[in-house]
Order: sequence, then C-alpha cells, then structure tokens
Amino acid sequence: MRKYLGMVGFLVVVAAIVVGVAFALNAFAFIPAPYAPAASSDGVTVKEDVFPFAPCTDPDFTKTHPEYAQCRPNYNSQYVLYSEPEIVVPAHTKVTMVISNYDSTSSLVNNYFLKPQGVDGGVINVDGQQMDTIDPTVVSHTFVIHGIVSQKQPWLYVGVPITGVPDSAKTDDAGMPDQPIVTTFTFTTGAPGVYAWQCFVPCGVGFNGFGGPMGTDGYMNGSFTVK
Ligand SMILES: [Cu+2]
Repeated sequence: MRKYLGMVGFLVVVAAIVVGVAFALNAFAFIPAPYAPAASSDGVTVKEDVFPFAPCTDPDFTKTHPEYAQCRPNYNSQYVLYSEPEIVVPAHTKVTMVISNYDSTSSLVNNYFLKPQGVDGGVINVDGQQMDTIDPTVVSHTFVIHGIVSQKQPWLYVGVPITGVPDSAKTDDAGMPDQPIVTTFTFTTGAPGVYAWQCFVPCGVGFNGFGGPMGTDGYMNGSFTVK
C-alpha cells in the first residue's frame, strides 16, 4: 500500500511538472492568431504593417489606429516587427501584398535584395511609383518568402526590398512617423505548401544586428501557408 501511494505521489509530481512547463511555455510564447484574409474574384490582399516598436505603446498612434490599441501577450515592445507573422492564403490565387512601413531606413548588406524577385513584372510599387530596383541606402527591411525543402510542395520564392521612412519625416511624440511608406506587389500562388517568410536586413540587436527581433519568432519572420 505504501509503495502504491508513493507511486501515486510520484505521478502527481510528474503531472504537476508537465502542466507547469506547458503553462510557462505558453505564457512566454508569442503566438498571434493566423491571418487568413478572404479572397475575392481579384485574388487576395494581404496587408502588413511594419513598426519600429510596439504600436500599442503609442497613445497618439492608437488614437488613429484603434486596431493596434491592444498589445499582444508577452510582446517585446522595443522590437521592430511585421504586424502579421502567420499568413495563410489560398492555392492558385493572385496575392496582392500591401506593406506599410513606419520604420526608418537602414542599409542593405548585399545587393541581392535590391531587385524585386518572384513578383509580377519584376516590379514593386513604392508610394505610387513603379520600381524595378531600389536605392540600397533607403531600404529598412526585406520581405522574403522562401521554401522549406520538401518534395511534397512546389517552390515559392518572393523577395522584395521594403523602403524606410526618411529621418526628416514628421513623427508623433513617441517617434512613430505620421505616414508610412507603402510597398505593393503581386504574385500568384501554386499548389498548397508551407513556406517561411523573413527579413534579411540586420535590423535587430546583438551580433551584426541578427539577434532580438531577427532571431525571435513572430517579429521579422513567420510562416506563409498556401492552402
Ligand atoms: Cu527587418
């Protein structure tokens, strides 16, 4: 009997540890809900906003953008981020991406990303202007969708430089620019697959700028699911 009780006690302790760890992992995780905009006859429009810091911490900004009033749980408010890390789009569908960037310029570390790749016509639209290449000194991020190697899905590669807001632009008290720079482009999805998207500008912190938001899920990277 004593042995039996000891066993029950042991199992209770193990269960408590498992529940505790699961709770801790969930509490520290940064897992926003998947973003799956509805498709129309003209395809699907995916909107991303890029921020230099958490917009929920900026009262001037949330006054005009109430959709950002609520902070995400366990979110590092100092990190640069894309607003939608988990993107879901339909297969065999035209995708229009509209990326509104509120972050300032930094610089590209190589010229590979100057030319838009994998997009219709090889061009992007930046604040109303068609561009087939970008000045490397005005880029602040890139939006790159790439494959996770698998024989079960087709390749998908899209690579676009994202222009930053000039330092001279008007900002609110917290430093958020009044107007973003808007980059728009289109491409068409193939068969279903799961891909990753990432920024490749070292816009983070730590060694070579590749730490912090560059190395943490959900800020400068995420998933791009075609289904
Ligand atoms: Cu970035």
